[in-house]
Order: sequence, then C-alpha cells, then structure tokens
Amino acid sequence: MRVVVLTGAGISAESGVPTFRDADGLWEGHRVEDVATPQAFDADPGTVHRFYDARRAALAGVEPNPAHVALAELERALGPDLLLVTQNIDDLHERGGSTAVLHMHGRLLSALCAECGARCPWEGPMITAGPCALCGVAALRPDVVWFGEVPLGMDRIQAALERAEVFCSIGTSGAVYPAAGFVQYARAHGAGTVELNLVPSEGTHHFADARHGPASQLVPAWVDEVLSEVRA
Ligand code: BV8
Repeated sequence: MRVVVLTGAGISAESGVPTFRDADGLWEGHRVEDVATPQAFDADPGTVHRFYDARRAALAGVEPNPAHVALAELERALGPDLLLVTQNIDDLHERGGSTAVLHMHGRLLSALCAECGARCPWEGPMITAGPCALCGVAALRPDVVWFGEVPLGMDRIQAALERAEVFCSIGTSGAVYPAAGFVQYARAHGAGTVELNLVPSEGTHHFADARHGPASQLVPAWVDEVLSEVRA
C-alpha cells in the first residue's frame, strides 16, 4: 500500500515541543515576521539565531512519543511505499526510529551557508559560529525554510501524492502552504484521506476521514489499522 504521511508540530506536542499556533505556541513568544523570514534574518540575525538556538538546545530535553514510534513501525512494514514528510524541524521522527524522513521545512540540527549553499550537521548555538568550512565566508544560517522560501523536496512530494493510495495528515493546523494543500492534491489523484489532529484543522473538510484527539493515541491505532490491512 502506497502511503504519504504529513506531520506538523502537533505530533511533537506531547513530547514537550511547543506548537506554533496553540495558546502557548512559539509564535506567542515572537511575531512570526520577526523570526521566520529572510528579511528578519537580514535585519536582525541575532534575534533569529537566538530563537533557533533556544529550540535546538531544547531538543536535548524532549523524547519521541508513541506517535513517532508508530510511524517508524509503519516505515519498517511499508519500506519505500511510505513517504514520511514533516513540517517539523526537530529530530523526534529519527529518534523514534524513522530512517527516511523528508523535512520539507528544514532541520534544526543542520547549518546552511547562505554564501555557497553548503550544509553541515550542527549541534550547539549558531550565533557564535565561525566562517563556513567550505567557502570561508561568515554566512551560516539555520537550515530551515522561512516564509517566502521554497520548501524542500517538493518534486518528490508531488510525485508521491500523485501515486498515493492513502494520505494521512497528523498534528498540523493546515495554516501553512504548500503543505496545507497536499490533501486536496492527493484526493484529486484518488487517494483516501485521513486527518489525525487534536481538533479539526483549517482544512478538515477536505478529509474523507477526520479523527480528533491526541496523536499519541490516534497514530498508533491508525498504524495498527493500516498494518492489519497490509498483512491481510
Ligand atoms: C512558499 C520555519 C512558494 C521553520 C515555517 C497567502 C495565502 C496562502 C499562502 C500564502 C499567502 N501568503 C504567503 C503564502 C505562502 C506561505 C504561507 O503559507 N503563509 C501562511 C501563513 C498563509 N508559505 C510559504 O511562504 C512557504 N513557501 O509558499 O514558497 C512555493 C510553494 C510551492 C512550491 C514552490 C514554491 C514556506 C512555508 C514555510 C514557513 N516556515 N517554519 C520553523 O521555524 O519551524 S512554517 C511553521 O508553521 C512550521 O514549519 C510549522 O511546521 C508550520 C505549520 O504549523 P503546524 O506544524 O501546523 O503547527 P501549528 O501550531 O500551526 O498547528 C499544530 C496543530 O497540532 C494544531 O492543529 C493543534 O490542534 C494540533 N495539536 C496540538 N497538540 C496535539 C495536536 N494534534 C495531535 N495531538 C496533539 N497532542
């Protein structure tokens, strides 16, 4: 069975990673224009680096939850027939056992050189980073996709959505495009669609099946359903 799964901040909420738009969301701490745009970084790189350095440091204090673990079990069963796309920049899918994760909005544990485009793994604060190891220019930035920038892996995602038999969206508000449009694209190509979210998302009406509750309960149950179908 060919499956595409899209995850958002809600899948990491029960691990203790704040979401963006819930009452205590990250954006509450900052206006999104202040931190997640190239203009914001050019205008005030220190504030943007502090925002991402704090989130990178917070990763050490969180653990994957049963939803991440269940998706890793799904990957072991489906192999290349599963495409797991995440809007999240944390590493909880990988720490939960997934090995093939497409981070369409980039990753906290990576640095990007704005001068030469080189990427390198990054653990600690980036605000104190030296020059790029490849080109020598002091142009390192968080390897994340800001508003107005092109998400990563779009060709691969589009091809998978066109072939998918099932599209499942987990823990996302459906507020940010192009991710929020994946359900319509998948449905237009004949996929079954299911939303697993704490509350109905902005796009819930596009889903043939919408289930509401915590991901740590809904995702393992949904994965069990898929596995029993695949193994039948
Ligand atoms: C692009 C950076 C062109 C990394 C992020 C006007 C109309 C429509 C679109 C636009 C427009 N003006 C501009 C645009 C485009 C813009 C956009 O969509 N803006 C929005 C605000 C209107 N998009 C872009 O600029 C994108 N680029 O369009 O380029 C293009 C397009 C296609 C092809 C080629 C070129 C770039 C978008 C990326 C922006 N970067 N982050 C970082 O800092 O993390 S977005 C940011 O929001 C995060 O990446 C996050 O992933 C994303 C979405 O948020 P969610 O993950 O959904 O989190 P949220 O808090 O919103 O929701 C959490 C959900 O979980 C809630 O529903 C909650 O109920 C649920 N939940 C909570 N707890 C649980 C739970 N569910 C289950 N269990 C729980 N326990």
